Parts: sequence; structure tokens; C-alpha cells
Amino acid sequence: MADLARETEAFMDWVRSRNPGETEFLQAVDEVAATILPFAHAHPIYREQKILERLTEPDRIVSFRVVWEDDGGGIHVNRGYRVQFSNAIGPYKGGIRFHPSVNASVLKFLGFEQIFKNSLTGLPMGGGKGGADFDPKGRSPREIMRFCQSFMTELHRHIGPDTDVPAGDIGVGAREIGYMFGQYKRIVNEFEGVLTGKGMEYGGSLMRPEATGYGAVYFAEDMLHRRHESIEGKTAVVSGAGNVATHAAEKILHRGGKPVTLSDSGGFIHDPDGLDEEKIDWVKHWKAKRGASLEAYADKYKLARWHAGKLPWGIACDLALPCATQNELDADDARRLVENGCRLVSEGANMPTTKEGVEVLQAAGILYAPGKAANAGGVAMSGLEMSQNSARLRRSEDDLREALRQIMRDIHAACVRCGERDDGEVDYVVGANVAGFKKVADAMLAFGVA
Ligand code: NDP
Ligand code: 2IT
Repeated sequence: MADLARETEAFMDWVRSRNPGETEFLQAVDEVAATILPFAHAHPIYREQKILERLTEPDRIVSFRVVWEDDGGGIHVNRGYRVQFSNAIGPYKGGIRFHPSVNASVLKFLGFEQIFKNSLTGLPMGGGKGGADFDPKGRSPREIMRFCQSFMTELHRHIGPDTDVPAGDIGVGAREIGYMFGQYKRIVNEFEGVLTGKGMEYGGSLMRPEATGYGAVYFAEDMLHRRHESIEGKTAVVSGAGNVATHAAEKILHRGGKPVTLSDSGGFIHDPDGLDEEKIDWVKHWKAKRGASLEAYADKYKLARWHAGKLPWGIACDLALPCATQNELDADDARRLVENGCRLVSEGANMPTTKEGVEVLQAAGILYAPGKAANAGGVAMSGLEMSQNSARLRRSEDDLREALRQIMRDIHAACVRCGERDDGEVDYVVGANVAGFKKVADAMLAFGVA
């Protein structure tokens, strides 16, 4: 054990020295190293062949200038990126994020986690992520269009349906994908499945908008079933108010649960009555105007309260679904959840819980699903969008809903297989990392030293 601890520390020292100051990336690698190095000890070929060392170095990172003109004729310069992390098991695949906090560390953490997540889906997709430090808040639709077109004018050189297939993430939804797809098509003169999350009129897949949020609830359902429990009658605290959060709240409702919060960067709303379909639809439409505050919810629905500048983790609940952004749930928040009787955390967002927060949840015996397993439904449906585009066919909504349900069930089963402890409980962090790692590692071994 002491050897293993020393080896993990030496490995992390090496990664830290190569990626100084990249806190989010180092956090994501640390979590994987702590679970994969013990596994690699039992299977020395992965150590001898330095698979984890190779996996923490992206295949390449493209960084570029994005210049665009605002409605008043002012010129703006942003930085765009695509991190192509690993294409060991398929073309690079992962979202594009537009948010002022975007930098190389954030996109490297997201691209790194995407390798394991995509492997867990069982579909042939490698890992990548992209984005820009562009803030869409307060920008007009024309300004967003010009930004997307300028971004794609450079990005198109680096992507392709068999090379790298981006999708949406924070700040990038169907509208932005439309602008980017239109620009790609103009430049290359090919109509091909180069992006996922497309509109239904031009090659998008039914169920893609719902898939991430629904998938995170399906995963929660499978964890509860293992303990002979269900979502019915349970109160859920959800953070975020975007694509993932609203669809997670919707599926909780479908399962007879009661979502009582949503949040955005300004604060959270607590609706003790619970959100119903009408209220969730109102949030979807209201927040589609990027920059609109969720505070307006409390004006419209009078029993709800707006808590400015706060996170929702102090509200008593059975289930918690962080669906906004990274590191939004820390150790104090985790302690509050435990004290209030929360039984399960399923991450719709990527790395929303800090390392210390995860430790608190796991020590308390709470069912905890890391994002790379729980939110894999989105990219899984992207994989099915790619195959529909290649085959030039469309699958029905019922068929895709069942396919998503089955994929989430399979991911849960893989986590149990690789993460079950002697006491019968499951460490879903170990399960997700080991199950995701193995296929990628074995593919890398097959390629030799490369
Ligand atoms: P959206 O842009 O649709 O919504 C993001 C939501 O999170 C908004 O309510 C936003 O508030 C809030 N938010 C974003 N950044 C911050 C921040 N720094 N602090 C506080 N609140 C913030 O994004 P998605 O719903 O698509 O993504 C949410 C999370 O889910 C991200 O972690 C993403 O990586 C992850 N994810 C998304 C997938 C997808 O298919 N879309 C797939 C898998 C994971 P405001 O409106 O005020 O900015
Ligand atoms: O984090 C994620 O998995 C996503 N943003 C979705 C990626 C995708 O390619 O659908």
C-alpha cells in the first residue's frame, strides 16, 4: 500500500510538473490516478507500457484567434481551442463550451474525462473538448451568429465526421450548433455529420436534447434499485437551469419524484410545491435568452423563493443532482446534504463535486455517481446521431429512448462489475474509471508504442 501511495504521488508530481497551475486538469487526473494505479498494479502491462502517462498527454491542442464584430461595429478578440485528447477507440468526440472561464486547464479536464465517459457508452468514440472564452450573455442573436461563424472558420480545418465530431456544452445549444454547422457546410461543401446536437431538420437525432438529463436520472434510478428503492415520492435538489438541469428535473417528475430547486450563476430558486411540466417549460424558454436571470421565476410563481448568490445544497432532499458546472459542490455543501438526509448524488455536470466533497459523500455511504458515468447519456445519444447520419436514416423517439435507457443500464452494470467492494457496496468512482480505462488501454496496447 505504501508503495502504491508513493507511486501515485510520484506520478502526480510528474503530471504537475508538466501542467503547472492547471488546477482543474490536475484534479481530474488525480481522481483517475488514485483509482487506476491500483488497477495497473494488478495488471502490470499497463504500468510497463506507461498507458496512464500517455493518456494524460493530449494527442494535440489547437488554440486559435477568433475575431468578430459586435452590432455596433466594435471588434472583439477571443481565444478558441480544440483539445484532441485520444482517438484510440474512435474519432475525437466531445462538446464545445462558450464561457468566460474557458481556458486550457478547463478544456483539458473536460477532454480527459471525456475519454473514459465515451468508452463507458460502449460506442466507438474517442475523447476531445473545445470552446472559447467568449461570453454569450447579453449578446444579440446576430452577434452570436458572427462569433460562431468566425470560430468555425478556423475550427473546420481540424474536424470531420471521421476525425473529430464536436457537440454542445455550456453556452452552446441547438442555435449555436446550427450556426457552426451552416458555416462548416459552406466552407467544405459537404453535408456530413460533423457536429451532433443538430436541429431535427438537418440531421439531428430525436432525444439528443433530453439525453444527458434523462440519463443522469436513469443512472440514479439504477443505483436506487440496487438498494430496493425508487425515485417515486423523493424530493430532489437540482442545480443549473440549462439543458441538463431542466431535463433532469423533467425526468424526476416523470418518475414520481419532486424537483424543488434550480439554479443559475446568480442564485437559486426554491419551490416547495415542486416544479411541474409547465414550470420547467417556462424555465426552458426563459433561459433560452442567454443572460436572463432565474430570479424571474419567483415573480411568476409566488410560492417560490429566490436565494441570491447562493447554491441549493442547504435545502433538505433525498436526491441531489448537480447540473451546472465544475466544483459547485464542496465539502461543506456535502456535509449539509448528509446532515439533511440526502441519500444519493448523481452528477449531470462534469466534475461538479470537489475532491473533498466526494470524500465526505463516500464516507457517509451516500450513493455517489461521478459525471463521467451519470452524464454519459448525452454523448451516447450523440454517438447514435453519428450512426444515423452515416447510415442516412432516422430512428424513432421510442426506439432511441429505449436505447438510451439500455446504455445507462449497461454503464451502471459496468460500474458495479468493476467497482463492487467485498461488503457488497459499489464505489462508482472506481467502477467508472476502471471500466472506462480498460477498453482504451487495450486499444493502445494493440497499437504498440505510439
Ligand atoms: P447550459 O449552458 O445549457 O446551462 C448551464 C447552466 O449552468 C446555466 O444555468 C448556467 O447559469 C449555469 N452555470 C454555468 N456556469 C456557471 C458557473 N460558473 N457558475 C454558476 N452557474 C453556472 O449548459 P448544459 O446544461 O449543457 O451543461 C451543464 C453541465 O453539464 C456542464 O458541466 C456540462 O459540461 C455538463 N454536460 C453537458 C452535456 C450536454 O449534453 N449538454 C453532456 C454532459 C455533461 P447562467 O445561465 O447564469 O450562466
Ligand atoms: O460533456 C459532454 O459529454 C458533452 N458536453 C456532450 C458531448 C457530445 O459530444 O455529445
